[in-house]
Amino acid sequence: MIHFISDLHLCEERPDLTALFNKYMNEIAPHSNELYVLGDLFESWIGDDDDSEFAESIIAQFKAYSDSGKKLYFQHGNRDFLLADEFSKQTGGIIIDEVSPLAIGDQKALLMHGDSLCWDDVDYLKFRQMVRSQEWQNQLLSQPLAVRRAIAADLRQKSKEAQENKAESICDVHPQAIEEVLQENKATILIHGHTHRPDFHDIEIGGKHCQRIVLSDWGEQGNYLTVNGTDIESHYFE
Ligand SMILES: [Mn+2]
Repeated sequence: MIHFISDLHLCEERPDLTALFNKYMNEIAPHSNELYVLGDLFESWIGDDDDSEFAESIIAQFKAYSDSGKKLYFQHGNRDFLLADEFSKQTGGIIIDEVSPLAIGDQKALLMHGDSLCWDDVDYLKFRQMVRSQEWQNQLLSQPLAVRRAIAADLRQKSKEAQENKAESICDVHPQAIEEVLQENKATILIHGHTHRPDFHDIEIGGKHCQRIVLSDWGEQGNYLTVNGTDIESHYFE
């Protein structure tokens, strides 16, 4: 069985989310053979050299998962795009591309975080382009951890303020973005997170029935998606 989770937004300030994560890793994830984390695992990630106890405890649980012989994959979110080689090495997980294919039965599915599909959010897309550049990342990573922590807190605050002033529709995926990515990749299923609007959408693209499946963010409940053969199901737990 394959599991998918996204948008946990784990951080030290939310022990309730960490408790849900611990429960998931200890009691639920062991029933899977493969786990895909589709972005925004962390509320922020300031670099793989983060030596906080918090970061280390999360890493240790992923390592226990991969050490048990299971496959583990991570995709970058808009919050934790700095996850890199060292994190991958420590957890035993593989960081996969922004658009990653996966066979489900005889269908081709695409796995994405989802932020790049929000075409109407022009300001965010500009910001995204900046922070995904190697130059910007190198510059940030050259700062001491304490400075990076402050920068991350500042970016979080700005993002929160920007979000409050944005229309609902701007923060959702653009129908044309969905159509393009599925057609370009000859896929019929898209699994993503990011929007915090969990749902199963049936859509028709070029006369073909397609599905867009959106994972839930974590809050009072945790959420994971399971793929068992061709059955795709969403589950909540608390
Ligand atoms: Mn996101």
